[in-house]
Amino acid sequence: MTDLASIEPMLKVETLGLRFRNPLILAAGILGLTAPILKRVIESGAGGVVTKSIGLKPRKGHPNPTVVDLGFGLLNSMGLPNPGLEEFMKELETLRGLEAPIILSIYAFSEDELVEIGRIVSDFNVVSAVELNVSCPHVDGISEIAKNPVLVESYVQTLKRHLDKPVIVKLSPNVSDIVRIAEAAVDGGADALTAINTVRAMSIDIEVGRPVLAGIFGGLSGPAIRPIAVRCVYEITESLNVPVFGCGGIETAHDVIEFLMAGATAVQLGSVIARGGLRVFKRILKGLRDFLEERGYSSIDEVRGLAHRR
Ligand code: RRO
Repeated sequence: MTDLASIEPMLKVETLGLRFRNPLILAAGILGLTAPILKRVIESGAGGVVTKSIGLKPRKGHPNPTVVDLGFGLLNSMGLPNPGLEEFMKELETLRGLEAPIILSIYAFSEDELVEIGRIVSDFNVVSAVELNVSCPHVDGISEIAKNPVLVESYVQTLKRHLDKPVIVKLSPNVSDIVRIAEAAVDGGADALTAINTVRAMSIDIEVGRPVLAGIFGGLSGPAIRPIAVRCVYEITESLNVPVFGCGGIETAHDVIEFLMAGATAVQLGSVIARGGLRVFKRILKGLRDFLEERGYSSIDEVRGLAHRR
């Protein structure tokens, strides 16, 4: 078994006033709905966790089928199923005192909802930061926000006014200029960004001549989208001085190093856990340590942003 304590001094990440013992964070939407599972993710080695996206009111989500494994990635149209903020906070309460930061992912259909969420979450100190999801690619009322810089700035500003915690804004790749949207988020007061949410996509069952997903469109994740995510992280960090969490198709230590060199502060893992289970954390952590040691780096800070050198 890999000894995490021996690895972690070279892998720690300090950002947003928080200390992550390593740069591997559970991405939103993967396993993040119950406290025992989040606890197991942390015990498995994650440096932090992002919960499933939670709204003010409970929501059923889309009808099945909602997820399909395409082999090179997952296509999902979950449709934001969640128990609502009050219920979910009761669940998270049992995680008080864990050694890794818990980031609450939230969404809102209006700025009034954001005001209320901000007020409720401000006093809830189980949560260290909030990730604002403006980028679910297949839920009407959310997917439009991430494409509109005026809305993004206004949403972030409203949340920041009513929430006394760091705000990370999760961006969509389904835009023509992600830097423009990233700037809007930062202008609104975002403390950090996550790049990227899933890529809007669809798949058709040719035997029946119908879309595979009941919701027709979904979000593609997994290795197929990794180069898109790397490009987005690079473009954003080339233009803006803001911490960016890289997210999209990360499966190996090599992939994590690629995102760090593109300028990511840390990374989020999603589909790889759905496929490979929780053992991926220790496997990747060991790979990161081996990479750093073999090349004579003393910490991940030394590789961050290297690809921007001219
Ligand atoms: O729940 C979903 O269908 C979902 C969300 Br909130 C999201 O942000 N991204 C995604 O691919 N699916």
